[in-house]
Amino acid sequence: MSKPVTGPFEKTPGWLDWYEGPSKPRFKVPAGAVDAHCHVFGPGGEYPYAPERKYTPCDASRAQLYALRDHLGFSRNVVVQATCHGADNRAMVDALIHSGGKARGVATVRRSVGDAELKAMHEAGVRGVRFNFVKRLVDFTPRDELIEIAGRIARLGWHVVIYFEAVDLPELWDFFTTLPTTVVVDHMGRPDVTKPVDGPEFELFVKFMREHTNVWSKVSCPERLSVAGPPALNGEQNAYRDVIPFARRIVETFPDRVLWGTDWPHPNLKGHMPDDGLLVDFIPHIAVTQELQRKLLVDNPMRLYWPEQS
Ligand code: 0GY
Repeated sequence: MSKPVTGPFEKTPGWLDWYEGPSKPRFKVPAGAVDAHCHVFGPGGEYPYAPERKYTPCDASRAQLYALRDHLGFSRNVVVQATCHGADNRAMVDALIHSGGKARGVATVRRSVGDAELKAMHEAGVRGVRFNFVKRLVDFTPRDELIEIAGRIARLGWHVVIYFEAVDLPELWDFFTTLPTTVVVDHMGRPDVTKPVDGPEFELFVKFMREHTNVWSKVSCPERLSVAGPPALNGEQNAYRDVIPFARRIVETFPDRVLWGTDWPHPNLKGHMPDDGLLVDFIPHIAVTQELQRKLLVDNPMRLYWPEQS
Protein backbone atom coordinates (compact mmCIF):
# COMPACT_ATOMS: atom_id res chain seq x y z
CA MET A 1 0.00 0.00 0.00
CA SER A 2 1.26 3.49 -0.70
CA LYS A 3 1.80 6.09 1.97
CA PRO A 4 -1.05 8.37 3.11
CA VAL A 5 -1.12 11.63 1.21
CA THR A 6 -1.86 14.63 3.35
CA GLY A 7 -4.32 17.12 1.87
CA PRO A 8 -4.24 20.89 2.33
CA PHE A 9 -5.42 20.43 5.92
CA GLU A 10 -3.71 20.26 9.28
CA LYS A 11 -4.39 16.88 10.86
CA THR A 12 -5.73 16.83 14.41
CA PRO A 13 -2.72 16.83 16.76
CA GLY A 14 -1.81 13.31 17.88
CA TRP A 15 -3.53 11.75 14.85
CA LEU A 16 -1.84 8.55 13.74
CA ASP A 17 -1.66 7.70 10.05
CA TRP A 18 -2.96 4.26 9.16
CA TYR A 19 -0.39 1.49 9.17
CA GLU A 20 0.97 1.19 5.67
CA GLY A 21 2.59 -2.24 5.92
CA PRO A 22 -0.16 -4.54 7.19
CA SER A 23 0.93 -8.15 7.65
CA LYS A 24 -0.55 -10.92 5.55
CA PRO A 25 -3.14 -12.54 7.84
CA ARG A 26 -2.53 -16.11 8.91
CA PHE A 27 -6.30 -16.62 8.96
CA LYS A 28 -7.62 -17.15 5.45
CA VAL A 29 -11.07 -15.56 5.19
CA PRO A 30 -13.74 -17.56 3.34
CA ALA A 31 -14.32 -16.83 -0.34
CA GLY A 32 -16.56 -13.81 -0.84
CA ALA A 33 -15.78 -12.22 2.56
CA VAL A 34 -17.05 -8.68 3.20
CA ASP A 35 -15.25 -6.00 5.23
CA ALA A 36 -18.50 -4.47 6.49
CA HIS A 37 -17.11 -1.43 8.31
CA CYS A 38 -14.47 0.82 6.77
CA HIS A 39 -14.16 4.43 5.65
CA VAL A 40 -12.55 6.68 3.10
CA PHE A 41 -11.15 10.09 4.07
CA GLY A 42 -11.05 12.60 1.23
CA PRO A 43 -8.57 13.03 -0.25
CA GLY A 44 -9.20 16.41 1.36
CA GLY A 45 -8.05 18.33 -1.71
CA GLU A 46 -10.80 16.68 -3.77
CA TYR A 47 -13.46 16.06 -1.14
CA PRO A 48 -13.01 18.68 1.60
CA TYR A 49 -13.69 17.69 5.19
CA ALA A 50 -16.88 19.10 6.72
CA PRO A 51 -16.68 22.48 8.45
CA GLU A 52 -18.53 21.02 11.48
CA ARG A 53 -16.09 18.08 11.88
CA LYS A 54 -14.63 17.25 15.29
CA TYR A 55 -11.34 15.97 13.88
CA THR A 56 -9.25 16.28 10.73
CA PRO A 57 -7.91 12.91 9.59
CA CYS A 58 -5.09 11.88 7.30
CA ASP A 59 -6.25 11.25 3.75
CA ALA A 60 -7.24 7.65 3.00
CA SER A 61 -8.41 7.09 -0.56
CA ARG A 62 -10.61 4.49 -2.19
CA ALA A 63 -7.61 3.11 -4.09
CA GLN A 64 -5.80 2.56 -0.79
CA LEU A 65 -8.91 0.92 0.73
CA TYR A 66 -9.30 -1.45 -2.20
CA ALA A 67 -5.59 -2.33 -2.11
CA LEU A 68 -6.07 -3.30 1.55
CA ARG A 69 -9.15 -5.38 0.63
CA ASP A 70 -7.10 -7.39 -1.84
CA HIS A 71 -4.11 -7.71 0.50
CA LEU A 72 -6.28 -9.11 3.32
CA GLY A 73 -8.13 -11.50 1.00
CA PHE A 74 -11.56 -9.85 1.17
CA SER A 75 -13.93 -9.55 -1.80
CA ARG A 76 -16.18 -6.65 -0.86
CA ASN A 77 -16.45 -3.56 1.35
CA VAL A 78 -19.18 -1.63 3.10
CA VAL A 79 -17.98 1.97 3.21
CA VAL A 80 -19.46 3.88 6.14
CA GLN A 81 -19.69 7.66 6.02
CA ALA A 82 -17.30 9.10 8.61
CA THR A 83 -18.24 12.13 10.71
CA CYS A 84 -15.30 14.17 9.36
CA HIS A 85 -17.27 14.39 6.09
CA GLY A 86 -20.54 15.35 7.82
CA ALA A 87 -23.50 14.85 5.49
CA ASP A 88 -21.41 15.40 2.36
CA ASN A 89 -21.36 11.84 1.05
CA ARG A 90 -19.39 12.50 -2.14
CA ALA A 91 -16.15 10.76 -1.16
CA MET A 92 -18.03 7.65 0.01
CA VAL A 93 -20.30 7.59 -3.06
CA ASP A 94 -17.29 8.07 -5.35
CA ALA A 95 -15.70 5.02 -3.70
CA LEU A 96 -18.84 2.95 -4.38
CA ILE A 97 -19.09 4.06 -7.99
CA HIS A 98 -15.46 3.08 -8.61
CA SER A 99 -15.68 -0.30 -6.89
CA GLY A 100 -16.96 -2.31 -9.83
CA GLY A 101 -19.99 -3.32 -7.73
CA LYS A 102 -17.79 -4.61 -4.92
CA ALA A 103 -18.72 -1.90 -2.39
CA ARG A 104 -21.96 -0.77 -0.81
CA GLY A 105 -22.33 2.21 1.47
CA VAL A 106 -23.90 3.78 4.54
CA ALA A 107 -24.58 7.52 4.34
CA THR A 108 -25.22 10.39 6.71
CA VAL A 109 -28.16 12.56 5.69
CA ARG A 110 -30.07 15.51 7.12
CA ARG A 111 -33.83 15.98 6.86
CA SER A 112 -33.19 18.42 3.98
CA VAL A 113 -31.97 15.58 1.73
CA GLY A 114 -34.01 15.41 -1.49
CA ASP A 115 -35.68 12.30 -2.88
CA ALA A 116 -33.57 12.58 -6.05
CA GLU A 117 -30.40 12.60 -3.93
CA LEU A 118 -31.53 9.50 -2.03
CA LYS A 119 -32.34 7.78 -5.32
CA ALA A 120 -28.92 8.64 -6.76
CA MET A 121 -27.23 7.30 -3.62
CA HIS A 122 -29.28 4.11 -3.88
CA GLU A 123 -28.16 3.65 -7.48
CA ALA A 124 -24.54 4.13 -6.39
CA GLY A 125 -24.95 1.37 -3.78
CA VAL A 126 -25.95 3.09 -0.53
CA ARG A 127 -28.14 0.82 1.59
CA GLY A 128 -28.26 2.55 4.97
CA VAL A 129 -27.91 5.71 7.03
CA ARG A 130 -25.86 6.15 10.17
CA PHE A 131 -27.12 7.86 13.32
CA ASN A 132 -24.22 8.77 15.59
CA PHE A 133 -24.68 9.40 19.33
CA VAL A 134 -21.02 9.53 20.35
CA LYS A 135 -20.75 13.02 21.80
CA ARG A 136 -17.07 13.55 20.96
CA LEU A 137 -17.88 12.97 17.26
CA VAL A 138 -21.11 14.85 16.53
CA ASP A 139 -23.48 17.57 17.70
CA PHE A 140 -26.95 16.61 18.87
CA THR A 141 -29.59 15.92 16.21
CA PRO A 142 -33.23 16.15 17.35
CA ARG A 143 -34.93 12.74 17.56
CA ASP A 144 -37.87 13.86 15.42
CA GLU A 145 -35.43 14.58 12.55
CA LEU A 146 -33.92 11.09 12.87
CA ILE A 147 -37.35 9.44 12.98
CA GLU A 148 -38.37 11.34 9.86
CA ILE A 149 -35.19 10.21 8.06
CA ALA A 150 -35.68 6.62 9.20
CA GLY A 151 -39.22 6.62 7.80
CA ARG A 152 -38.02 7.90 4.44
CA ILE A 153 -35.11 5.50 4.04
CA ALA A 154 -37.23 2.56 5.20
CA ARG A 155 -39.21 2.99 1.99
CA LEU A 156 -36.01 2.39 0.02
CA GLY A 157 -35.35 -0.85 1.90
CA TRP A 158 -32.37 0.72 3.70
CA HIS A 159 -31.41 0.15 7.32
CA VAL A 160 -30.12 2.35 10.17
CA VAL A 161 -26.62 2.00 11.65
CA ILE A 162 -26.31 3.35 15.20
CA TYR A 163 -23.12 4.29 17.01
CA PHE A 164 -23.28 4.88 20.75
CA GLU A 165 -21.41 4.07 23.97
CA ALA A 166 -22.62 1.41 26.41
CA VAL A 167 -23.41 3.85 29.23
CA ASP A 168 -25.89 5.65 26.95
CA LEU A 169 -27.96 2.59 25.97
CA PRO A 170 -30.55 2.95 28.78
CA GLU A 171 -31.34 6.52 27.71
CA LEU A 172 -31.42 5.67 23.99
CA TRP A 173 -33.34 2.37 24.33
CA ASP A 174 -36.83 3.77 23.65
CA PHE A 175 -35.65 5.66 20.60
CA PHE A 176 -33.76 2.71 19.16
CA THR A 177 -36.67 0.34 19.65
CA THR A 178 -39.05 2.56 17.68
CA LEU A 179 -36.88 2.52 14.55
CA PRO A 180 -38.83 0.88 11.71
CA THR A 181 -35.90 -0.79 9.93
CA THR A 182 -33.15 -3.29 10.54
CA VAL A 183 -30.83 -1.60 13.06
CA VAL A 184 -27.08 -2.33 12.97
CA VAL A 185 -25.03 -1.45 16.06
CA ASP A 186 -21.43 -0.37 15.57
CA HIS A 187 -18.78 -2.14 17.64
CA MET A 188 -21.19 -3.97 20.02
CA GLY A 189 -22.34 -0.66 21.50
CA ARG A 190 -18.79 -0.01 22.74
CA PRO A 191 -18.73 -2.13 25.91
CA ASP A 192 -16.31 -1.32 28.71
CA VAL A 193 -14.30 -4.56 28.53
CA THR A 194 -12.88 -4.07 32.02
CA LYS A 195 -16.38 -4.93 33.27
CA PRO A 196 -17.60 -8.56 33.35
CA VAL A 197 -19.01 -10.01 30.12
CA ASP A 198 -22.01 -11.23 32.16
CA GLY A 199 -22.30 -8.01 34.17
CA PRO A 200 -25.33 -5.68 34.00
CA GLU A 201 -23.95 -3.37 31.32
CA PHE A 202 -23.26 -6.00 28.66
CA GLU A 203 -26.34 -8.01 29.71
CA LEU A 204 -28.41 -4.99 28.73
CA PHE A 205 -26.87 -5.04 25.26
CA VAL A 206 -27.53 -8.78 24.93
CA LYS A 207 -31.12 -8.18 26.04
CA PHE A 208 -31.43 -5.40 23.44
CA MET A 209 -30.48 -7.88 20.71
CA ARG A 210 -32.48 -10.78 22.17
CA GLU A 211 -35.73 -8.83 22.51
CA HIS A 212 -35.41 -6.99 19.19
CA THR A 213 -34.76 -9.35 16.33
CA ASN A 214 -34.29 -6.45 13.90
CA VAL A 215 -31.07 -5.51 15.76
CA TRP A 216 -27.72 -6.66 14.37
CA SER A 217 -24.23 -5.95 15.70
CA LYS A 218 -20.80 -5.41 14.23
CA VAL A 219 -18.33 -7.37 16.34
CA SER A 220 -15.62 -5.00 15.22
CA CYS A 221 -13.01 -2.67 16.69
CA PRO A 222 -11.14 -4.77 19.26
CA GLU A 223 -8.33 -2.24 18.84
CA ARG A 224 -10.69 0.51 20.04
CA LEU A 225 -12.23 -1.44 22.90
CA SER A 226 -9.18 -3.28 24.20
CA VAL A 227 -7.33 -2.18 27.28
CA ALA A 228 -4.87 -5.10 26.97
CA GLY A 229 -3.80 -3.93 23.51
CA PRO A 230 -2.16 -5.79 20.63
CA PRO A 231 0.51 -8.49 20.99
CA ALA A 232 3.41 -6.11 20.47
CA LEU A 233 2.26 -4.24 23.56
CA ASN A 234 1.10 -7.09 25.79
CA GLY A 235 3.50 -9.77 24.56
CA GLU A 236 0.76 -12.40 24.29
CA GLN A 237 -0.49 -14.51 21.43
CA ASN A 238 -4.11 -13.39 21.31
CA ALA A 239 -4.28 -9.83 20.10
CA TYR A 240 -6.85 -7.77 21.98
CA ARG A 241 -7.64 -10.78 24.17
CA ASP A 242 -9.85 -8.83 26.61
CA VAL A 243 -12.39 -8.16 23.83
CA ILE A 244 -12.69 -11.83 22.82
CA PRO A 245 -15.33 -12.92 25.41
CA PHE A 246 -17.62 -10.02 24.44
CA ALA A 247 -17.41 -10.53 20.68
CA ARG A 248 -17.55 -14.32 20.96
CA ARG A 249 -20.67 -14.16 23.09
CA ILE A 250 -22.46 -11.99 20.52
CA VAL A 251 -21.32 -14.16 17.59
CA GLU A 252 -22.47 -17.38 19.30
CA THR A 253 -25.77 -16.00 20.61
CA PHE A 254 -26.79 -14.19 17.42
CA PRO A 255 -24.89 -15.93 14.61
CA ASP A 256 -27.24 -14.68 11.89
CA ARG A 257 -27.13 -11.02 12.94
CA VAL A 258 -23.43 -10.22 13.18
CA LEU A 259 -21.05 -8.41 10.84
CA TRP A 260 -17.32 -7.77 10.93
CA GLY A 261 -15.17 -4.92 9.62
CA THR A 262 -11.61 -3.61 9.81
CA ASP A 263 -12.64 -0.01 10.59
CA TRP A 264 -9.75 1.07 8.34
CA PRO A 265 -8.30 3.76 8.41
CA HIS A 266 -9.08 3.70 12.14
CA PRO A 267 -10.22 7.22 12.99
CA ASN A 268 -9.20 8.76 16.29
CA LEU A 269 -6.79 6.13 17.50
CA LYS A 270 -4.17 7.87 19.55
CA GLY A 271 -2.47 5.03 21.46
CA HIS A 272 -1.50 2.67 18.65
CA MET A 273 -2.40 2.10 15.03
CA PRO A 274 -3.43 -1.50 14.39
CA ASP A 275 -1.91 -3.85 11.86
CA ASP A 276 -4.98 -4.81 9.80
CA GLY A 277 -3.51 -8.28 9.22
CA LEU A 278 -3.61 -8.88 12.99
CA LEU A 279 -7.20 -7.66 13.11
CA VAL A 280 -8.09 -10.38 10.59
CA ASP A 281 -6.25 -12.91 12.76
CA PHE A 282 -8.61 -11.89 15.60
CA ILE A 283 -11.60 -13.34 13.70
CA PRO A 284 -11.10 -17.08 14.49
CA HIS A 285 -10.94 -16.21 18.21
CA ILE A 286 -14.46 -14.76 18.10
CA ALA A 287 -16.01 -16.98 15.42
CA VAL A 288 -14.51 -20.33 16.23
CA THR A 289 -16.08 -22.61 13.62
CA GLN A 290 -16.06 -22.41 9.85
CA GLU A 291 -19.85 -22.11 9.88
CA LEU A 292 -19.76 -19.10 12.22
CA GLN A 293 -16.99 -17.54 10.13
CA ARG A 294 -18.98 -17.97 6.92
CA LYS A 295 -22.09 -16.41 8.47
CA LEU A 296 -20.12 -13.49 9.94
CA LEU A 297 -18.05 -12.69 6.87
CA VAL A 298 -20.16 -13.80 3.91
CA ASP A 299 -23.79 -14.85 4.48
CA ASN A 300 -24.88 -12.05 6.84
CA PRO A 301 -23.31 -9.07 5.03
CA MET A 302 -24.46 -10.43 1.68
CA ARG A 303 -28.04 -10.77 2.97
CA LEU A 304 -28.02 -7.18 4.23
CA TYR A 305 -26.06 -5.41 1.49
CA TRP A 306 -26.32 -7.60 -1.63
CA PRO A 307 -29.66 -9.42 -1.05
CA GLU A 308 -30.14 -9.79 -4.80
CA GLN A 309 -27.00 -11.96 -4.95
CA SER A 310 -27.33 -13.95 -1.76
C1 0GY B 1 -15.51 4.34 13.71
C2 0GY B 1 -15.22 5.00 14.95
C3 0GY B 1 -14.99 6.32 15.19
C4 0GY B 1 -15.21 7.39 14.27
C5 0GY B 1 -16.22 7.46 13.40
O1 0GY B 1 -17.43 8.50 11.76
C6 0GY B 1 -16.51 8.62 12.55
O2 0GY B 1 -15.85 9.65 12.66
O3 0GY B 1 -17.05 6.47 13.25
C7 0GY B 1 -14.51 6.69 16.53
O4 0GY B 1 -13.86 7.74 16.66
O5 0GY B 1 -14.79 5.93 17.50
O6 0GY B 1 -16.30 3.42 13.69
O7 0GY B 1 -14.98 4.71 12.68
